[in-house]
Amino acid sequence: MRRSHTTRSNARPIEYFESFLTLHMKLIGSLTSPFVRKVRIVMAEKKLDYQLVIEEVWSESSTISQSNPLGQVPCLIMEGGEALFDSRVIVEYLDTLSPVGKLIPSTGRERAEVKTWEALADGLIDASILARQEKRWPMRKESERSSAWIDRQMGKVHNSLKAMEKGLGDKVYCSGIHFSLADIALGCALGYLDLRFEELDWRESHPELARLYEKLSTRTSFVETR
Ligand SMILES: N[C@@H](CCC(=O)N[C@@H](CS)C(=O)NCC(=O)O)C(=O)O
Repeated sequence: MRRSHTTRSNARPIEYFESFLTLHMKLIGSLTSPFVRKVRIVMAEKKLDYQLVIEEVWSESSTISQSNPLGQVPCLIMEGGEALFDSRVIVEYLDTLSPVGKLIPSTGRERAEVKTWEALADGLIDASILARQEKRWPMRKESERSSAWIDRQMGKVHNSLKAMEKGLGDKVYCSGIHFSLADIALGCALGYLDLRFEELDWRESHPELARLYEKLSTRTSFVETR
């Protein structure tokens, strides 16, 4: 069962072509997915309009595989009906649609650096989802659950947090003085830990991440996708 909302960014003058492209974009996703949130934040930062179509991917009746054979959200349906996935491909595409608020540097070391931050933040989320599903996925019997697997995945979560804390240091944003996709990805990963792993208390041992997260949490794009 899908529900859809039209998400309109604040009015601003836009070219007809850009308006046509974005008004016809549909984002299939769920409101709790951190990967979908990353795309929604990018849409908001870039002031792009789209229609959000809610899909519960873990439900037996999900039809997501008709759009994404991997059975995952986010999936962006473009104006011609073509599907784009995964979140990294979608946000890279969205960043090219408008010069407003460039989030990924065009070339070189800066670009690679932002994309490595994104890979790290996404990897943290992947590992935490794997640990959570190992513990809770209802299709698995108790005897099939592996605490060794959960420990392995949570080890990746802790290592990623440590690497992010060190990488951020006392910088204003992940890649220096400019807000970028790196900060969005990091904010979505930390937000997901707050949502699903409250007991982790990541702020305690990662004060630099806590500082940046607090700042990110005041941005309209973060507030509106909470
Ligand atoms: N690499 C993908 C990961 C997407 C992902 O794991 N989405 C989750 C929701 S948070 C999902 O759809 N899971 C359903 C499944 O794996 O069957 C991306 O960046 O978009």
